[in-house]
Amino acid sequence: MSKPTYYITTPIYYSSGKLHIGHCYTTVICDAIARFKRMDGFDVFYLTGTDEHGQKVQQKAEAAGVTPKQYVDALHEQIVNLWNVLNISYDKFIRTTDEYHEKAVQKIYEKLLASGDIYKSSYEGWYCTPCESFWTESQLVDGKCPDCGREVKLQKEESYFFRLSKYQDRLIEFYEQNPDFISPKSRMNEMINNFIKPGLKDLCISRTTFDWGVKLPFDPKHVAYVWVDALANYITALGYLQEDHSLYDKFWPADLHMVGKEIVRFHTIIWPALLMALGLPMPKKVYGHGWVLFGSDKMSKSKGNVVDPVLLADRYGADVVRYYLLREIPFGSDGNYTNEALLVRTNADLVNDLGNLVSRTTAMVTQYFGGNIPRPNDYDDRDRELISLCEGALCKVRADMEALSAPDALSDIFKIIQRANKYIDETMPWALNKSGDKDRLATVMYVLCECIRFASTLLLPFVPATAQRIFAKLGLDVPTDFSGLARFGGIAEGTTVNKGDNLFNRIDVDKELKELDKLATEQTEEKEEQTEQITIEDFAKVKLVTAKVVDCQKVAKSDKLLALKLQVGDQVRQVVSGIAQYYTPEYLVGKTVVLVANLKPAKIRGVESNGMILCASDGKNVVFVTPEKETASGKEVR
Ligand code: ME8
Repeated sequence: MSKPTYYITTPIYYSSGKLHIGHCYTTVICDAIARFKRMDGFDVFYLTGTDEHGQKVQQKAEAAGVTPKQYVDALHEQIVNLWNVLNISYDKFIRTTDEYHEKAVQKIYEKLLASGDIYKSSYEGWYCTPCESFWTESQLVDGKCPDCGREVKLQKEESYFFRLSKYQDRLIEFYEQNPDFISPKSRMNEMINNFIKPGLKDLCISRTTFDWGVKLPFDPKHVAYVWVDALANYITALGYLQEDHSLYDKFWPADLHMVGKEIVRFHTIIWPALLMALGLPMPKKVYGHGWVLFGSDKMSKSKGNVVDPVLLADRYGADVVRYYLLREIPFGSDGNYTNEALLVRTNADLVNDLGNLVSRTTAMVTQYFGGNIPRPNDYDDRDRELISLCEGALCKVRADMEALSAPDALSDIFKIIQRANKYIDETMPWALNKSGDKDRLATVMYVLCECIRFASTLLLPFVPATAQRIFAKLGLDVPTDFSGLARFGGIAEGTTVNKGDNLFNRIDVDKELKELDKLATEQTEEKEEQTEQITIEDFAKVKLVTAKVVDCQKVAKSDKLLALKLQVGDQVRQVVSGIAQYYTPEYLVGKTVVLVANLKPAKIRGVESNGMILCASDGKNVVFVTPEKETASGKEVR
């Protein structure tokens, strides 16, 4: 009989920067789920990859003086290396620059055009380059991108549109019929209330302002919108619209798209609508997990709070990082990362509970039975308590994983480990040895070894390298499924243990914290040194001049924008600035400001803006820059 299939995906990662420990969260969770399902009898396909197109990549490559392809090749290598370090067992790694993917995306666009789901028009909206997302004015938060809080630009261009609005009712109907499609439940309400109910607008799905993307076959000056290109990976990786589509036939629809909460919108609105337009089945579930926070911020490269997972894995082992992410971050909500919590958690669970149980047990089997696991005699009530804990564990852990809760699964597995440690204290094998009660001592040793076998079989999906080492210590083959958990008593008499090194060494938390701080500072300093430098000629391209505010008005229907009339020498020009929340128009009139005079004119909210005034911001407040002494307007600032 063929096995049931299970198709699980991570998002494909932006190859525009180094990945941090927050990114590892999605991949590590999916890895634990994929490994669990494989052992639980499923034919699993675990997909991950890199999202390599888009304006951001093109800009970064230009700044680095390399081609976009060279740029993404280097980052792709780093990402693959990170997944190797963390022991990620993906079945396929897709790159959106892979030729088969690009061709399939082109075919998808052709199909959508043929079905009338795409039309040509022009687009004006606020674009956030880092997030590759268009926003309407009302979606902006304080005039900035609602996802990442960064500056957005008003852009207008000829574009192709996808008739997303057409799918509004079908989407709602689909959610109603599939209440578990979006998990956790709170995210479903968020999607319906924040995005669907206000009304879906057609989606701009092509760009002409840059060319690092999949060219539209019917209009090659357009490239595909990166999100359509990226979302399509989930089917192109399986061979959709390709000669060999056997994987697609076997694995689609996906059982689980695991994504961070900020991209649930793309996966639960745009992606299902695209699939509806293509006439394809819907994925079964999209799970929007929370963020790994650092302080109260989402870890982000630009915020300088990045924790380097490679450094942590090199220092403590991949399983320490995996265990922490799987155990400590409450699934579905945000969780805080601190070095201290990582180290304390490692000492408590991996060193004390797991490490001690394995080293005490293997040491005692070595000391009392020459390293050969003895045959048990009659079990007493205490033994039976442990036996039933072990025999009931798979069922509990399976239910936890069904709910996708790795923290609960690990907590249930550790119940065996903790109970077994207590069992050592209660049965006092050293006293049994002293009193010569070898029969009872043999039973106690056997029960302990079996508990370790049960726990480490269940730990294989979560901390695979550690669990494998435990099997080596017990002298057992590493199981590939859970069949050995059906019955307590699977270890054959005489199996030879090998105590070897400790699984984990106790961490001196204070000392390590200082060490990690030092390493982080060194990394930051290195990064600062690497900050991109510009030449004096680059700087000379920016024309900065003093200007006097002669008039200032609020921009109609905007609580953020002011329109300032600036005297620059003998000219007056208008500049729109997003400082209405920080200054009143009256206060500004008469002040001298510094103007970027050669900025390309733009229309902001329909108001002509010729330049930009310089302001300083600490993230909360904004203050404009002004000369230290009274200076005439139109003077060059150097
Ligand atoms: O979003 N905590 O890629 P990405 C938890 N290319 N998860 C985090 C995190 C944090 N601090 N920071 C990032 C993209 N992630 C798109 C996806 S899919 C068709 C296209 C998670 O590299 C994030 O939530 O920005 C996402 O699930 C994954 O890392 C990749 O993010």
